[in-house]
Amino acid sequence: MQKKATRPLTGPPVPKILEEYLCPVLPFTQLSTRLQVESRQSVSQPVSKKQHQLWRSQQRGEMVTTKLLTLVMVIKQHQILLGMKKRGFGAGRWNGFGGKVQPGETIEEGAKRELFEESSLTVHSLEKIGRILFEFVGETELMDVHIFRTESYQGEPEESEEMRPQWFDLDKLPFNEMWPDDSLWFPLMIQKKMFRGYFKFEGHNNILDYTLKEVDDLATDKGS
Ligand code: 6OG
Repeated sequence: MQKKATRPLTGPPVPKILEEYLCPVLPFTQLSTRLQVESRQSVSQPVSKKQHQLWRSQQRGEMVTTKLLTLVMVIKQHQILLGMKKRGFGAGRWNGFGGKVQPGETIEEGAKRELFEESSLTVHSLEKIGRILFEFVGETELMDVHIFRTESYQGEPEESEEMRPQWFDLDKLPFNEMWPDDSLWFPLMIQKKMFRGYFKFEGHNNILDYTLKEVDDLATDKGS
């Protein structure tokens, strides 16, 4: 008797970047299971237009692009330098200094350039401390953020068009005026513990899902 062909029980293809990225954070089987569940949706919930568009584009293999970004934390004794973002993505929130890596520069060069452009500080060396992948529901672009810390810098912080810098005591951080993920990974960063994470946002205030894991080494990171 001929065996009936069965359709494999898989959802849309797991984006390569997520698969590669999350392996150290989450067992792949768990990830694919989770994506399948997501793609099937709860039966009692209407599929939003955005979710539907995303799912269709995943099916067509159009997913997923990533944007390479940096984030630098400057620490002196018991304080950290944060900048109030004055415009663009994350405006109105305190954050470290960083932005997009430009073609032709390394991630570390991009981090140093952004730090200088936004705060007027220069650094000779940066310590890579973390890497977080951010997904925003309905967006087909993931943000791959490479996080650095330094305790040695030159210059005095100055306000730029993008950022208004201010020192904060490490035990009085303005988490209610920061990205919601920060309260989860800042403690690791402050203690010099290396980490990798994945955060899935709905809008800019709501974390739907996340994984965060301390790691021994970020040197083997792809794209570092
Ligand atoms: P520009 O668009 O200004 O670069 N970034 C985030 N930082 C934190 N703390 N939490 C997030 O949660 C973030 N998403 C992005 C990376 C954006 C800057 O904002 C950082 C960049 O440094 C969602 O060029």
